[in-house]
Amino acid sequence: MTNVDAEKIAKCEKFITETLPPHNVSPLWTVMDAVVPPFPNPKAVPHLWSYKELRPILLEAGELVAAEEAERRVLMLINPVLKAPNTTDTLYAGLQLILPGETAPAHRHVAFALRFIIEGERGFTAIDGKKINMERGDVILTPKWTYHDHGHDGTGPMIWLDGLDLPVYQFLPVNFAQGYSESRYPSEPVETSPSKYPWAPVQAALDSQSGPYAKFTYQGGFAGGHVSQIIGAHAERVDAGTQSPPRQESSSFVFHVYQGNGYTLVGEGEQQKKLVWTQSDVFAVPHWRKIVHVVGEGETAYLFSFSDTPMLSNLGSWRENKFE
Ligand code: GTQ
Repeated sequence: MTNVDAEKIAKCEKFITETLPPHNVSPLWTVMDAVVPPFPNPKAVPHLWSYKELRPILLEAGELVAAEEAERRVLMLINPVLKAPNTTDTLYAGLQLILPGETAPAHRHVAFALRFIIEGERGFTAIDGKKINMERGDVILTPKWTYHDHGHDGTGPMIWLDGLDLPVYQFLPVNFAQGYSESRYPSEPVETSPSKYPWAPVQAALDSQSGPYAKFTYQGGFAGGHVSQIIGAHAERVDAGTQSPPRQESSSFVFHVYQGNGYTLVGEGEQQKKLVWTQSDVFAVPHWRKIVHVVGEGETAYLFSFSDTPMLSNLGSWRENKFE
């Protein structure tokens, strides 16, 4: 190094550490790769939550805190490298428990919610005055700003997976909630609702497609036919002893195993993770990770998932990597 170089480096150093800070400016050129990265770079890591492991813990929560007291008795599924409410960089998932006779009091919020019912019977969600019965496999939407309370007219625990766009509101600070004056919003039972998607027609739609792999997107009234502007819902069939075609999209996902055994390979090379799953497990897939589901011999696998695909599409930021 010549004296001229050394002098210039020292000048640069001084410029960055002394000249710039008082003006509240910072050089882009030292952080270019971080600010405009060569690849999508989610912070979340792939992770799986075992239902078998969590179920007794959720029931223990049921003994310790009442739904009324908790407002929502939920174990949040937090990504190991992130903080609540992040399951991925943009999606939140939680396991919610309602016991017979309980009420999770009515409130409404800007955030959108969907639920995938895992177990129990005669639990209900009341949405804007419509009391919707819940059973295994149902997807139930709580559109933005609709009053909703949850209750249980049956016996035994009622457990479901909540999917919300809460992490988005860490960034957009515009989510807020309002309680209703009573714990229950007045409601009447309904047999069907545009907010409820029973499992049977979804499975029938998957089974009517030919080949060992099929994909279904829950249809709603938003752009791209999705169930909301931010969160989309999907289901997949992967036949026993086969694997899904590889895919890689901008989106992040939370998967829930409706049925079957297998594993999912998430990402490639050194950062690839193998998530081994069985019925009712939940797993998180960060943005822009290659996904391949590998299913064991024996049983057809059905996977439910929700993603941030609609949000990314609405923002013009959704991409996919095509595999031949
Ligand atoms: O059921 O309204 O898991 O407001 C988190 C926030 C569920 C709900 C969650 C909520 C709800």
